[in-house]
Amino acid sequence: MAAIRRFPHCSHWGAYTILVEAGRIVGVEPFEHDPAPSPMIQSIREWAKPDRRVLRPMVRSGWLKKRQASDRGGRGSERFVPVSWDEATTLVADEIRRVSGEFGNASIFAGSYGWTSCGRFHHASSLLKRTLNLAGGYTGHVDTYSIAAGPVILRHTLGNDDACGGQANTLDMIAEHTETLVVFGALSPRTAQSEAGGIGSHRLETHLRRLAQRGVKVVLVSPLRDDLPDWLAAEWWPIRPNTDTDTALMLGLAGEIVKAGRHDRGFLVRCTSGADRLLAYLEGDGDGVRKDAAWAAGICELPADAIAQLARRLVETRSMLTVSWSLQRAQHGEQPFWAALGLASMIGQIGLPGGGVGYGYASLGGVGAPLNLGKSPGMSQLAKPIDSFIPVARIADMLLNPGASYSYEGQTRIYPDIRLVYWAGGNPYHHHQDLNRLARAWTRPETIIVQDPMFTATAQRADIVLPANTSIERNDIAGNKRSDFIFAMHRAIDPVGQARSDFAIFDAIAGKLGVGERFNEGRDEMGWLRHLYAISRDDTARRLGFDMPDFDAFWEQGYARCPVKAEHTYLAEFRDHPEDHALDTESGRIVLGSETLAKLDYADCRAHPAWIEPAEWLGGAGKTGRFHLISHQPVGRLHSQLETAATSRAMKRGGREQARINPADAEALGIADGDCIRLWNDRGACLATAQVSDSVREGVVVLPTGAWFTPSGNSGLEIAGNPNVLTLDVGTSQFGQGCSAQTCLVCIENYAGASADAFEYYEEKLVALTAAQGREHR
Ligand SMILES: Nc1nc2c(c(=O)[nH]1)N[C@H]1C(S)=C(S)[C@@H](COP(=O)(O)OP(=O)(O)OC[C@H]3O[C@@H](n4cnc5c(=O)[nH]c(N)nc54)[C@H](O)[C@@H]3O)O[C@H]1N2
Ligand SMILES: Nc1nc2c(c(=O)[nH]1)N[C@H]1C(S)=C(S)[C@@H](COP(=O)(O)OP(=O)(O)OC[C@H]3O[C@@H](n4cnc5c(=O)[nH]c(N)nc54)[C@H](O)[C@@H]3O)O[C@H]1N2
Ligand SMILES: [Mo]
Repeated sequence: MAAIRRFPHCSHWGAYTILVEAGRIVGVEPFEHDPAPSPMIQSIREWAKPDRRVLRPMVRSGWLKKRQASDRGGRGSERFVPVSWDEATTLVADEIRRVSGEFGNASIFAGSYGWTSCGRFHHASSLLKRTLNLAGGYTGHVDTYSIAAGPVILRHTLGNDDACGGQANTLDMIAEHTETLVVFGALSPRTAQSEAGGIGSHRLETHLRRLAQRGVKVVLVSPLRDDLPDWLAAEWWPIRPNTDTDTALMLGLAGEIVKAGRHDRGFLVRCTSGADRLLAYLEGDGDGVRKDAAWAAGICELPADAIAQLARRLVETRSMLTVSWSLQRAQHGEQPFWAALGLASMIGQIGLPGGGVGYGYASLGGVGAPLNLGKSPGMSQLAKPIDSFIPVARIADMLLNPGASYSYEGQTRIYPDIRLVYWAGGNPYHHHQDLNRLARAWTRPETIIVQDPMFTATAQRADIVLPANTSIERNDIAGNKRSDFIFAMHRAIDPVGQARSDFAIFDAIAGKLGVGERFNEGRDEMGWLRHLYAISRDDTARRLGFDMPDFDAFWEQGYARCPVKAEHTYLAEFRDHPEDHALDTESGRIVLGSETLAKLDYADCRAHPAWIEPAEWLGGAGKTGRFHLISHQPVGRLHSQLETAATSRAMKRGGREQARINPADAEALGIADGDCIRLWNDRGACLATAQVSDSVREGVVVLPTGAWFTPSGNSGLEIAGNPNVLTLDVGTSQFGQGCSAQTCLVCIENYAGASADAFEYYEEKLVALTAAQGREHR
């Protein structure tokens, strides 16, 4: 019997040891210092299976014949032809050269948004950008699908986006000092499983247990009851969903405090600017409507008494507001982030232990964790020769409207004319809204290159597909600014098929572009890992006098601890001495009324936080029979990753995703638990399995993201349960231009038609497209 070998490794959902016997994964053990490991670590075995992997480089047959003149309508339906690595990398390099020479580098889109694997060396999009920066540059993206509207508004009102990037009050302070906690959105172990770049110890539940033990009053404002663990015994306020309704509740609470004369005038004068604009709005100047509990109650469908009571409690106790990232992933997503800052300023506890406001707690597992003072490892993308970008979620707008103008953060900009798209480590047919619109936009570029271990829906719709290996097939290093560990990621199994590491792929392409030496700097994989680790280690030693083990000891042990600062109170120094610790805003203080926005005079992002009616919500006219769709993060996987693995399949029923609806709605629609249902609107339709549950508010349907996009038959009905065939693809506002995924109404009905099993359908399609990847050779 072969001996079992142990390989320390890490993924976005945690660190673990992989047990391998005779080249086969026989076990996965959680990291010893993790108090609440994610079950998802068991699902990594799925990577070793060839079923949905890209097994060799492939080129779409029409593109191979006609290159940029091919019929782009063939994407996703035309057969792929296997080619050698040498041929594939030559085709890619030639195409980069052609587009750069004929149209300029801004015509190459390499924003390539996506989570890829947690390794910071083989980080696919960083390596893509590094390669292209050596070859004249590319059009990239700013902000993320996670957070866009939020950071944009906070940059102008708090001077930077620290408060939504994990540097507001640490959770340990909230657990010890807060007396009233109002949670807008969620504080859920579901999302806290993940952290970009890996996580060593999942500590959310430890902090929540402490809150429960202290008997802290917790109010959960969310359409979904299990956005907080039930043992916390929170008061559930099932708000009528839509970001703007949360904004209304925040403004109503603030207005109620002002009406009672309980707002902290001293704080407003010393620490904020433009408060008079917000105060006037709350008092009804201009529109004649006083923003108070009764007003908010009408919009949110919550009891006015409870709102008024909570307003009193917020000023009488140490109170903290948390706002999930999900709230700004909706039209007018800037508003709840700004309104929460306005409410916290009226309360006047910003800068006090356990008081104030913070964003994104539990949205990722590291938000609210002790701050990592060290330098996390990362691959340099090198200097950018050109400065061309779009706000990340405007991808379809860009492809459909080259040369059109749009605004972003107060600037007027022009969409570039994209000829070549290169995606490495992301899945737009997972992450983008209104996928049928994306499919139309997808026919515009002449060439699309996708580099991914998996034959995703995006890879299926590419011209050139390059098989990257998964992190367990190569060596890497993990770490990030919200983690207290750096992890060694050992290669545990041989590459599947002909897959190569992201570094090896880009190294070959860079070589063919004549920039190989500048790309690899003469280092191989282990040489780079030593180098990247040394940068972090030297920095903490020099700057902080903190000792990390040398590389060999780190590699052997599998992890190194980073220096961290616990018990952090956000803006404590600013609160005490606002003049000496001025913020980087127009006034040096917290901006509650903005001169910048007053000049811009936008209707969708005004000079103060405001209630603005969204395009789609349950309170709109003519919306009877519609349901508000919440497409939240899936519990058993990361986005579309490991979609076929055990923890992901466990959440499906009848071979598709489950859509949660309230029993009263189910009864009215004649839907029973477990029925196949169809969700649709003007933008598209998908199937799902009904899960009838009173954990969701009436009028709301919750369908997690991440099912692999599986349009079927002639109608294109999506059969796996991908909510992005339904969602709205508009910017949050002219200012932030974030994604608006959560602003979405749908119709629901029992589905009587026959439908194929989504998994089988996908796999049959894949075999048809790839002729099982190589039995057939050109
Ligand atoms: N409706 C709706 N849509 C949403 C959201 C929502 O709330 N609602 N949330 C949005 C958010 S917050 C996000 S972050 C996005 C996520 O969107 P993505 O980040 O695009 O989603 P992933 O499924 O993580 O895609 C990562 C891809 O990288 C590939 N990959 C993994 N490891 C490697 C590797 O080592 N090398 C290479 N080359 N590739 C690799 C995976 O196979 C996968 O195809 O989705 C967004 N979309
Ligand atoms: N298991 C797992 N964890 C993940 C991810 C994953 O794919 N899988 N993805 C990670 C990523 S990339 C990100 S960015 C984060 C995202 O983190 P979040 O944005 O915090 O997560 P979501 O699940 O999208 O939304 C959280 C909750 O917000 C509530 N909500 C939605 N709309 C509204 C609204 O209008 N008002 C109110 N009050 N509440 C609302 C919903 O009930 C939802 O359950 O999650 C991360 N964590
Ligand atoms: Mo995200």
